[in-house]
Amino acid sequence: MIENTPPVAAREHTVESFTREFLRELNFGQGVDLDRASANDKYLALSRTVRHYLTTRWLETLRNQYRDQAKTVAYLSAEFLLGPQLENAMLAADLDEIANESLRALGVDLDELRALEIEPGLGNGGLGRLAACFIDSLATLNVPSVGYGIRYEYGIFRQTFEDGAQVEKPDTWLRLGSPWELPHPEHAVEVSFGGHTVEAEGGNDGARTWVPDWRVAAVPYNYMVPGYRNGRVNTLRLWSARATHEFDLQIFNAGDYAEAVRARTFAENISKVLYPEDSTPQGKELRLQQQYFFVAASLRDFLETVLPADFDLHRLPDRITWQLNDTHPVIAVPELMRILVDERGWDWADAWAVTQKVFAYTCHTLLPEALEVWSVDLLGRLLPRHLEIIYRINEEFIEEVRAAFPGDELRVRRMSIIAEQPERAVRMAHLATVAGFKVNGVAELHSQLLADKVLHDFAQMWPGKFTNVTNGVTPRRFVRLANPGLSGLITEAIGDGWITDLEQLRGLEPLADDAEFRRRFREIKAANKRHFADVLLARDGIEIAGDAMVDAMVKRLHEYKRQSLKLLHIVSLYEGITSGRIPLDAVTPRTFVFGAKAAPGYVRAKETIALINAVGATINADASLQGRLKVAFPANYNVTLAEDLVPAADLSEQISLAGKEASGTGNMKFALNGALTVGTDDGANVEIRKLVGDENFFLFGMTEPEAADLSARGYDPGAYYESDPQLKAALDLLASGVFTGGERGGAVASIFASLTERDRFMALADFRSYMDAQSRVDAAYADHEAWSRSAVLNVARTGFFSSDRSIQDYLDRIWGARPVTQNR
Ligand code: NBX
Repeated sequence: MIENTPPVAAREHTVESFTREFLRELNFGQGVDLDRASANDKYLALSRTVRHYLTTRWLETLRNQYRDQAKTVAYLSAEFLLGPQLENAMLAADLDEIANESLRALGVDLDELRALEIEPGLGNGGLGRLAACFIDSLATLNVPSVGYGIRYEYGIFRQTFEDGAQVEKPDTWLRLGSPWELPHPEHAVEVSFGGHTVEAEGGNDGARTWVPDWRVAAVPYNYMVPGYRNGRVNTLRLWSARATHEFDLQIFNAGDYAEAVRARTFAENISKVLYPEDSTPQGKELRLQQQYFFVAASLRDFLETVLPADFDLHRLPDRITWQLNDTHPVIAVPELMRILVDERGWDWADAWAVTQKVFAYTCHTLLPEALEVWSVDLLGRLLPRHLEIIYRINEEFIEEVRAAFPGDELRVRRMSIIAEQPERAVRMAHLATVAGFKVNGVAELHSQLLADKVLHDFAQMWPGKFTNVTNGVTPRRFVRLANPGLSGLITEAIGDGWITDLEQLRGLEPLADDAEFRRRFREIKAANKRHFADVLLARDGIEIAGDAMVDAMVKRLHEYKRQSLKLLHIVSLYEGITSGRIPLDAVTPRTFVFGAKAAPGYVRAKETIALINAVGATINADASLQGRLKVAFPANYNVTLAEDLVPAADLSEQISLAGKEASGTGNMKFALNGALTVGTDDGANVEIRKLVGDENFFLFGMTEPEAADLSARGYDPGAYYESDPQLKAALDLLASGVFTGGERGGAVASIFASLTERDRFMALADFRSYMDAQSRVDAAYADHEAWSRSAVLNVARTGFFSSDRSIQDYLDRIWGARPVTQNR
């Protein structure tokens, strides 16, 4: 990095200089005058202006990082669900007030520009959003770190509804240009695929030579990751695939020009689209290409450009931890072995000793079907050398198991990295666990179940390897930015230290008993609801009452999360009212808000969406309800919408079957914004309830041991259906076709059967307890003072769920890296 004075004098923070920069960007960047500028011109100019202020700090951070050579964390993740960038960058750079003032004076409407931003949806859900929160906290905590991932040209699909059914549209997030990325084609690295291996010449133990048969170039796109007002700007490096010159040569030589151009497209397909499946890996070749593509580029980048040329790789464990965000980047393990043994000429044992000290693995699931496996056939074809390396790792590992548990061949088969059934395949979670020096789950219960069940054999062999880091969310985006009203109130009460030290929210506890504080808290919640109502109307044409209880269930659509149980609650209320069992004036006015995307190939999930929309349409159109119940299912729930919904919610639905949701992070966002939770004893709900207290949380349902026990004994949904008249009535009403224009087949029949015949997630077993919990919700909500006291206590007691705390735990329990303070 060249030591020079940064081109933009970014240090003076005045309205005048900001205005100058903005107009300069408009004129010279966009080539327009303010009078003639489109909103998009202004958005781009504003974004670049803000970016300039951060650039100086960014270069400084990079210079310091290179100079200090401090231990670095590389967060390897196939997904970063970033959300909108502009506001967050302005906040971090402390430019929000200056920008506001400057734009106001110019007559530019900041809200209009903000609304133009298209969020980079480079993730499916919780796992990808967690990665985005973590890089925010890494920067804010001054940890030398870099995020590595893929710059998908199309992110998670844009969901639309046609006649209530989900229809996926491509997410063209780059169509208006992305001012937040800086491409560096000159730093492209090559990534190889296919071919075969031959004997190596070096003579070191374990070496072979890989003769690949095709290559692509990986072009880095850098994104700034600003810490909150601490002068640090870290880097997120996302890789984009481009055809190499090899392809050009083919084109030049090929008789079939068109065919040759198609070969280019083949290479560039690698970073074309994010796979929209979560929790159900599809085993598609292109997905493995994506994984190896970004991992190989990232390792090379770190080893060849971040480290000095003369760095002794034996010291690698002092310089880096590669944190594996689930198994998607695990192919990094054989890749590092290949580099050390085949390229650098190390003996196998030396290479393995280093490799075992630089990777740590975070698991995000408990569902067996979500554990990634790659068929040996496919892996061997795409990455023949890596498969050989995996085989040798496995051979030595199996020796170790045999030595530790002599005669226990069943155990050996269970633990092997290679599965034999139903086909020979590599179990990526086993590879990650064998190679990683630490393995962590994402909430206490999850980590315990990992060690007791999913990876039990491994935990017996290496108990010290297993640890927990409970997830967290960034308070900058999900409180400070999303909820300016509440943020102001908190800051007025306890100062603004909470933004980077969220445990300070404890200081609000006494104010839960202060009637005036509660009144103001309620006022803010009410204003947030009105704002959310405005957003829904403008965004989706959905009309909701500004003052009803906002009851929110937002998360990917999956059977284990049990959106259908929520639906049964709604149908049961409707059945009760229409049959006269429940007097209308006894019904708490509620708006049920759903947000959920289904994986395009997940039929049952799509049927559930169609059914929620059908029930919603019927209820919303029924005048006899006098608007007391309303179902709002805005399409395409994303980070942008979350930032408007979360501050408006009264009730947070976290109703997965106990033992299935690894953690959840939406649950944390809602609690921090003063929603109460109705939830099972699952994932991080357990920790939320412990912190806020039983009296401020609506617990229901089986515990994990109870659920496991029932499942083992044999769950009989029919018995619940027959013995609970209210449940029967709700299910029968659903099956009758009243919600689907008389249609009793299709989604109706399918969901009915899935709930009443064989449901792995045992929704009916928790129905009674869920309905009782909802009655307690209604009773509690009727007492506004008591409810807002609970809501304030939820805010005050959930500071633990800051991703800053998660990152501190990773530092203490896993990384052994230290924050490095910048000169400010
Ligand atoms: O990770 C989620 C868990 O389900 C949540 O409980 C947890 O809070 C969150 C963060 O730890 N897992 C998740 O989001 N998985 C995926 O998105 C996923 C994506 C692709 C894939 C498999 C899983 N092939």
